[in-house]
Parts: sequence; C-alpha cells; structure tokens
Amino acid sequence: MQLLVSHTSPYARKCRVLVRELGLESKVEEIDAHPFEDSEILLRANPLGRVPCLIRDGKGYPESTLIGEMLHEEAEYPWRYDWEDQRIEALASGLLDLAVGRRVEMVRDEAIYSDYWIGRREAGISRTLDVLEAEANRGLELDTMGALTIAVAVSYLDFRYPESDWRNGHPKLTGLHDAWAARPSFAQTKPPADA
Ligand SMILES: N[C@@H](CCC(=O)N[C@@H](CS)C(=O)NCC(=O)O)C(=O)O
Repeated sequence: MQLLVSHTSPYARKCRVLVRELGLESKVEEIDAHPFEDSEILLRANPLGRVPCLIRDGKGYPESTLIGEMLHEEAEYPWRYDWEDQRIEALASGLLDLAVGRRVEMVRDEAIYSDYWIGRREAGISRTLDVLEAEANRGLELDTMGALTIAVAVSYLDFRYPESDWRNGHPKLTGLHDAWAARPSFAQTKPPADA
C-alpha cells in the first residue's frame, strides 16, 4: 500500500503515527505529495486533491478516519474501537477541521480575510477543548483513535495557533499530549519547524 502525505498535514500525521504504532511500516510506503502541487499521483488517486490518501489494490481511499480503519483492519484490530471512541475521534477530527479552517482564513489576502470566520473557528476550538478535557477527566485510554486524534490536534495548535494557549485550563489534555509526544511515532512525524 502507498500512503500519500504531506509533512505539515495533521490528518496525514494521524495516519503516519498509526502506521508506526501498528507496526505497518513494511506494508505502507509513504509518498510525499503536497496537495498544493497537484501532483499526478495525488489527483489520480484522490479527485478531492487532498492528503492523506491510501492507495490499495490500485484504488485511492481518501479521509484520515477511513484510512485509520483500514490500517486497523490490516493490523487485525489491536486497539479498542467502539462507538464511544469513535465519538471522541469525531470531536477531535472536528477540532482539527476548525484549527485548519482558522489557519486557511489567517493566510488569506487582507482584503478577503474574515474576522467573523476566524472568531467562529476560535470559539469552536475553545468549546471543543473544554468538552474533550471533561472527557479526558473521565479517563481516556492512550492507545485509541480518539486519544491519538486529540494529541495530533493539540500538537497542530502548537504548530499553527500557539496563541491559543490551549494548555491553560486543560491539564488532562496536556498530560495526554505529553504522553503521546514522548513516543517515537510522534517525534518521527513532527511537522518541520520552518514550514
Ligand atoms: N477530512 C479530511 C481532510 C484532509 C485535508 O483537508 N487535508 C488538507 C491538508 S491538511 C489538504 O490536502 N488540503 C488541500 C485542499 O484542501 O485543497 C481527512 O480527514 O483526511
């Protein structure tokens, strides 16, 4: 299988971490395909023009959550993966969408930059962090898609929205992030500092 990625995409990072955690490195070849270069291999595999995309048996599979499920199947489901975990994963994926959406708005030309949309994204990020903190207080297993997606999302906030000061008031999420950050899979997939 081939995994089309960019090294700054948090969605791709989630899949890259998972490949390493599930011991699938010999089965999944990572290929750099920055979405804004519109490379032939990416557009052929994924008409949406987005990363990540997994190519299996000649077919392209988009969406990090779907790819996560396929990687789990490949590894014969070593992690718990039930509705409750999928609910946390969906919330954390939405947090990522808000953080990426904010970033996209921030880098627009000044003439079309929207304070309204930035404020809306920031309010959603703040609400979702509070809900995930409450969930983490009830206890979240580290080896779950929910916990992994939270760790990737808050690490993306450090990368693209450090002013969010997300650690403030979220000690459980801070602990969850730090535990993930100590793993080689996380260190090996850290976005380049100058990107
Ligand atoms: N929902 C998708 C989001 C993927 C996504 O938006 N990837 C970004 C990179 S962070 C991308 O490829 N953007 C290119 C574009 O939107 O044209 C997933 O979970 O995989």
